Amino acid sequence: MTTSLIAAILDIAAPLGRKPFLIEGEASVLAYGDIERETGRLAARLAALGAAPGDRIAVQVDKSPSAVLLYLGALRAGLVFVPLNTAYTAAELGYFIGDAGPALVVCRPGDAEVVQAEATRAGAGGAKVVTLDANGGGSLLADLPEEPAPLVARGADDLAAILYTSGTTGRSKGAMLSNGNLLSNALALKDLWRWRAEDVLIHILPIYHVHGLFVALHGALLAGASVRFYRGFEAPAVIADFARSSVLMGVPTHYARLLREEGLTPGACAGMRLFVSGSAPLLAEAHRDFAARSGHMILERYGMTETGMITSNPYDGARIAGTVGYALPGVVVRIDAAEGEPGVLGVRGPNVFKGYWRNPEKTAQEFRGHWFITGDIATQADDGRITLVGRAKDLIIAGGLNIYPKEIEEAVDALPGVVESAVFGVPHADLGEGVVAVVVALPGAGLTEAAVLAGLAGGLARFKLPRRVIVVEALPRNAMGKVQKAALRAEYAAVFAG
Ligand code: MCA
Ligand code: AMP
Repeated sequence: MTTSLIAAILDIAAPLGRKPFLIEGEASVLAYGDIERETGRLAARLAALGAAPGDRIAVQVDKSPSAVLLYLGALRAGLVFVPLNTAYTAAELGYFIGDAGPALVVCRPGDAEVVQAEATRAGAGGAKVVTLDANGGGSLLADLPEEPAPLVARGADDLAAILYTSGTTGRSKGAMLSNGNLLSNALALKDLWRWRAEDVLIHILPIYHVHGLFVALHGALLAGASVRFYRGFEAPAVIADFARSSVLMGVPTHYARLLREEGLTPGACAGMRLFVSGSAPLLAEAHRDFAARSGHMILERYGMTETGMITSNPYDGARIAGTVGYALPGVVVRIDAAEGEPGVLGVRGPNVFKGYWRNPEKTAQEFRGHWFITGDIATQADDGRITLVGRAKDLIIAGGLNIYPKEIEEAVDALPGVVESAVFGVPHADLGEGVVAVVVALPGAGLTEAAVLAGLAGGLARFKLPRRVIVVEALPRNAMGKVQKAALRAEYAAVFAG
């Protein structure tokens, strides 16, 4: 039994010859039979650039077939892949590079100078910076050796990736994911969701997070299935592709946008076999509407960066709106509460990460023995079915991306004329939650919404920016002096209505 995901992928790919792995539009842009050679050449290039097994490779590049090959090539070379959201600003990037301490950074050509400067400033000046653009141009692929490098053997406990995720306090932490973590989760989902070689996945997710990089791509690769590869999300084009595809994975925002299209009909969806949603709560109403419009019950599943997928609604049994289903085979969940009561969900199993990179204190805080404490509040039915009912962590999820209020509050509070602020999420028809900042201004400072937004621009990634800033005289506090976010959420619940 292989312990490495890339070894399993290479075994599956080799005999498939010209079968398309990645398809863009009408063209097969990467055949299964080419994966062996192309990842081998990339691995040789990464080694020639000085990256040795166990080294980190930080990657902030646009979604492209070359970026997928880079991921697979890095695994083949035994490197630890550190994907970064393309929306991160230079300042945010500097932190990640400084923390990860990569041997190599791959970025977009236009960012190279800034990235090099940020790496040096963050004390990671030894990192070599190479470039890759969305068309496969840039210095990374300019000098590709002809001779493929052999596969570097990795054990189940060896790291395969570090994905950054924020906490309620402090800076982002790197979740260390091992080969065993990735492989066990991918194999469990392959069986559960009945992946097969005839499948055609519509891939609309970014490839810097667990959902698009691992759940979607690993599923297709382990089945030898084809992938319709989208650089972005266009609802009408995706609906047109349903006729020649079988699986879609998205966040609730994707489903909300599909529902706005007249072309979403049972006829258009007749050839599809599976629609999966996750990364954020899917409203029961959206689940119902989608069933009526498409003839398909969305399969909702639940996971985390630190754990991969934890629970899933069943493939054959009832897919119940508002629930996230049952623990995956091999994964065990528990709820810290009296039976039937809501409590914080703990998880253990081969999917649970190895801890936070260079942060044993934070790792210790988030585990109780072998149990990883998710911070999600859940209830469990007698048959084991899990329903998420809230979060013990102060977190906003907009369009499937996590935004940590504390990080935004610190940035707002540092602006001139600001006394203090409270940042929270309220319902948003497209994004699920929209970010609102309520700000207390210094008397006479003349602070405005526009001034706050202008002050934040450039420092924070744009998806984190508040979509409304409201200047007030004071924040509501309880008897202990704590800001009452629940009261604020209730007061501003309708700011995005209509
Ligand atoms: C884009 N914008 C956003 C978001 N995305 N604002 C808030 N939240 C967002 N998620 C802003 C941009 O900054 C920009 O603003 C404007 O919207 C348009 O940008 P564009 O790139 O055109 O956006 P889009 O194409 O409409 O993107 C929306 C999206 C995208 C398709 C829903 O956000 C997306 O792909 N989300 C999926 C994220 C994901 O993969 N999550 C999985 C995490 P401006 O004009 O001001 O610049 S993994 C995970 O959570 C766990 C493990 C799990 O369970 O899966
Ligand atoms: P991340 O840390 O970015 O991986 O985000 C993980 C968090 O996303 C989880 O802790 C949940 O709060 C949330 N999440 C993921 N899937 C779902 C889902 N199906 N329903 C509700 N929340 C979800």
